[in-house]
Amino acid sequence: MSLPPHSEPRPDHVATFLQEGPLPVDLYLADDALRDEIARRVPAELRPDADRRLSQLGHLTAGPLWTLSRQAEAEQPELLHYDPWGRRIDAIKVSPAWDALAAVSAQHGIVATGYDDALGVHARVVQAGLIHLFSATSAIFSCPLAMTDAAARVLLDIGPDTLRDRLVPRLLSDNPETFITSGQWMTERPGGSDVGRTETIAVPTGDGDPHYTLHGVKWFTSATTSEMALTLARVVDADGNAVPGSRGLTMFLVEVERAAHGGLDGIQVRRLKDKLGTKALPTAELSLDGLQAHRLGPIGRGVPSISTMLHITRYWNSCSSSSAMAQATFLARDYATRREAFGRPIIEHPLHQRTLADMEAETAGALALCMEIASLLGRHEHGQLSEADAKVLRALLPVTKLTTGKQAVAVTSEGLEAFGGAGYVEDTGLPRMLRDAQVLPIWEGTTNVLSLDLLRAEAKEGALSAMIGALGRRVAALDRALGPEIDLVAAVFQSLAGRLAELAEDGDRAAMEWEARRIGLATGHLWQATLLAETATHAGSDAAAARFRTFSRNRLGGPLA
Ligand code: MFK
Repeated sequence: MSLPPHSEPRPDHVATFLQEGPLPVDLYLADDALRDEIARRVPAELRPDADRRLSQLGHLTAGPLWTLSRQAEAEQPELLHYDPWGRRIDAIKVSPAWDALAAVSAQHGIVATGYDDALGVHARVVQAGLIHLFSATSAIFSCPLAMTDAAARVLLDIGPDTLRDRLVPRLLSDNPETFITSGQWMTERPGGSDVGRTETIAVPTGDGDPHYTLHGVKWFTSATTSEMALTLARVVDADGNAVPGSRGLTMFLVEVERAAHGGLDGIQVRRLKDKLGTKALPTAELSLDGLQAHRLGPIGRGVPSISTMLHITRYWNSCSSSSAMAQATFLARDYATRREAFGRPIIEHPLHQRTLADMEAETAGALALCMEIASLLGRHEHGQLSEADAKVLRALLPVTKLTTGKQAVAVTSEGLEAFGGAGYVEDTGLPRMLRDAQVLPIWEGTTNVLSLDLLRAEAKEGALSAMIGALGRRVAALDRALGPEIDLVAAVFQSLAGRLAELAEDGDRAAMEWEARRIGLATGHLWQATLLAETATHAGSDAAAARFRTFSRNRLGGPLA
């Protein structure tokens, strides 16, 4: 049977429609919420400097960074175990674009800005803005930067002079030739969360520095091409015995160097991890056998010593979450102006406008909380935080990390949906956003680990109570002119405070753990609503007020008004 001519396949050129893809935007120019936060938190005399740094980086997000990150994703790291003559070399080859991202990071001072004396206590706020702009457009080069920042902080706080003087200038360098990054090797096969099960041992080598050699397997080491790393190990005595559990752990600094034969000194790279996302970032399993190590901090105080490091990387994780959300939101908004459906650009459909507004409000909430943390951290680092506010910082940091990590996955998922099928097709570059976001609630402490950390902070120093007290005072001071949503914030705060009081009175640890995640997330959302209201009052703009209202209704379960 022959088919009638009209049902034959038509040549391609008859179907002429081609959809324009989204264009990356200047994320600083596009982001009113970011500019409002900077205006609120950075004093007028420092704002031109802050604005210059953020504008310069924002400009790059509209093109060069986008191109580099796509290239780095396409040219994933490769591990070469042997050279052509059979020597073990364990060389990790990364894309030239990954190296170029390192150079941009140094030149724009994304780590160094956090320590810039010219910005004083506001240095972390400006840095948070830079991370918010950079992370999602950096192929997650923000990961090595986070660990680099953490290493600088630890060395400044507890490093011996020799290491500090030699390494900190390089960790904070603005010169790509001298800039180095640091890794953070914590996870082992028995425990990613339960670090107390670390098996790696540290053998004292007698006098001289380094004093120890490390022996063990590190199961998940990110940014394995870094020049140094901080890690944990268990110091053994002359009989090979060590204290079990987290009280037996000590913190060490190691430098990654190549021996004359070409292989790594004291390290073998077993394999690279095959991860869901963060594909440009080399992550490896390592065998350590005789790796020389410098001890940092007292023997047996490894976990408290790494808490400084964890605080910095959790702050970075949070800013990276808001970054992922902003990228998804602004790409979706740009696309909505280019894509037509049902007779008009989809940006003109009220329901799509509403979806974009929800994403923007959620992103602004996450950003506001990151900025609050950055502000507290900056004051803390300059010795300008009261004891009470230090407790707020202690409890609010895990809340920020756990809340923003979950938001990043939700908003990037919504972002993909805003592209329809294109959001699900790899070569558009869009699915990467969701794959990369999924790591944010996992690394640096899962949602549950951080919820339990909140209980630890309360048990040890009453930090949760201090943080809830501070939140209550901020809620009570909100400007009621912003609308009935202020009452919603106040009502939800009362309900949270009431539930916490009940739990404290019962004193039932299992009940507290059962509730910890719900409390962590509810607290995070309440802080975000409160901060959005404060920023809206400061900005005095309808757009900022709308972000507050939208966020509060969506997240605090208001009536369908
Ligand atoms: C793009 C963004 C960039 C992100 C970078 C990603 C890089 C990824 C590379 C990685 O390293 S991923 C690995 C991340 N791993 C974790 O985050 C570990 C998760 N586990 C925890 O956080 C545990 O809660 C922790 C290991 C910290 C505690 O375990 P333990 O052994 O149960 O601790 P314990 O016994 O409760 O506390 C021991 C001491 O540490 C106590 O002090 P004292 O001995 O003086 O009483 C605690 O108070 C103290 N401590 C614990 N957590 C603390 C803390 N102090 C301050 N702050 C904290 N958060």
